[in-house]
Amino acid sequence: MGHVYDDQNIFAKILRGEIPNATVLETEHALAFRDIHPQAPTHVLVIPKGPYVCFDHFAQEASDAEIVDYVRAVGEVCRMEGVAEDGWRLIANAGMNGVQEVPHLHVHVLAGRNLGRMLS
Ligand code: IU
Repeated sequence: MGHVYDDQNIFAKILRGEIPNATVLETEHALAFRDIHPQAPTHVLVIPKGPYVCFDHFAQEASDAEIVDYVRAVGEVCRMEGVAEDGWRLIANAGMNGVQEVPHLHVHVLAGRNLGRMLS
């Protein structure tokens, strides 16, 4: 499947500084910021700075340095938010069936309450 990146998506605008965001962490290849409609006391979105639509696109086309930096950024957000002990959930929606609204890869970091079972 080909991935066509739309550079007018809202997270591209955030990365270009055209729209403000509540930054939690910025690294060389990643940005983490608070979701504007938080679903839990901690709801942070972690995005790579590169133009990747979804996880698969990122995994195929990002450099090793980008991937390492991004994965470490997700872990660091969990530590910074102080949720490592009580637990957290990562979600990365993709495409139509995944009901992805913003076509720039983002991992949701959710924590701070019992998130219930998602899969049974
Ligand atoms: P999704 O995985 O693509 O469905 O999630 C998109 C998320 O981006 C969703 O939780 C929104 O609340 C969030 N969001 C945001 O934080 N800032 C924005 O300007 C917009 C969406 I539009």
